[in-house]
Amino acid sequence: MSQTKEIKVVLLGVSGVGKSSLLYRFVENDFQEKGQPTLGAAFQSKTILIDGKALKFQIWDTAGQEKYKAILPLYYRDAKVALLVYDVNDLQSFEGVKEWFQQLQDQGPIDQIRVIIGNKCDLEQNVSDNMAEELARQYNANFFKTSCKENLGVQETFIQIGERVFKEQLIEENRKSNTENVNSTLKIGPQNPNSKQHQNKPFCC
Ligand SMILES: Nc1nc2c(ncn2[C@@H]2O[C@H](COP(=O)(O)OP(=O)(O)O)[C@@H](O)[C@H]2O)c(=O)[nH]1
Ligand SMILES: [Mg+2]
Repeated sequence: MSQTKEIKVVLLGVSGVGKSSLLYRFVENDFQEKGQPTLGAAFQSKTILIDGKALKFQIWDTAGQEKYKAILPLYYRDAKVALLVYDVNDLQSFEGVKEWFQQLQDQGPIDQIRVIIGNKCDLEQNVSDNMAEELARQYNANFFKTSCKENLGVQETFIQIGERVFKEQLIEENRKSNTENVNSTLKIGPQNPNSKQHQNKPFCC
């Protein structure tokens, strides 16, 4: 089997939206009605297969409380994927996602994959899908809805993130090999601009 690719993922969002529950559902496929508040940050990993290729998610779960805000750049700065979680029942938590986008635009890595997750979709919805879709468009992010309680959309979200990771990797590899090809073509091209070969070449545009 080919080598396992590893990526760092960070869970962000205000307290109580279900970040720890998402991690628990994804890794242990279980749910706790009364979760414990996360202190600082916690880490867990899980490997899944996507089209036969192994992808290891190293997931950092952060605490949403204000007092931990100062340490969060340590976790998102080198994360390939940021999961911005809100509670579909709680409009205020969606404002938290907007604030996170601002902060990541200012201080996060440029090539980070950003994903909006509307959790608790088993509850009454007070944030419309339109609002989340619009935000996702604005920031070139993905948008998924999940319920950790009912086990809806969690595994699917991680699979789709993995597919995007491999797709971007392929694009990057193609771009690199194209650049290498162009460089080697340039090396064997005419070195003297006045050479006959150069003069006879049809000029384009
Ligand atoms: N109804 C419902 N409750 C959830 C869901 N996910 C998490 N919760 C509950 O929401 C509360 C906060 O969850 P937690 O994972 O600790 O949130 P965090 O502070 O963002 O890590 C807990 O009581 C969870 O049981 C969900 O999908 N549906
Ligand atoms: Mg937590």
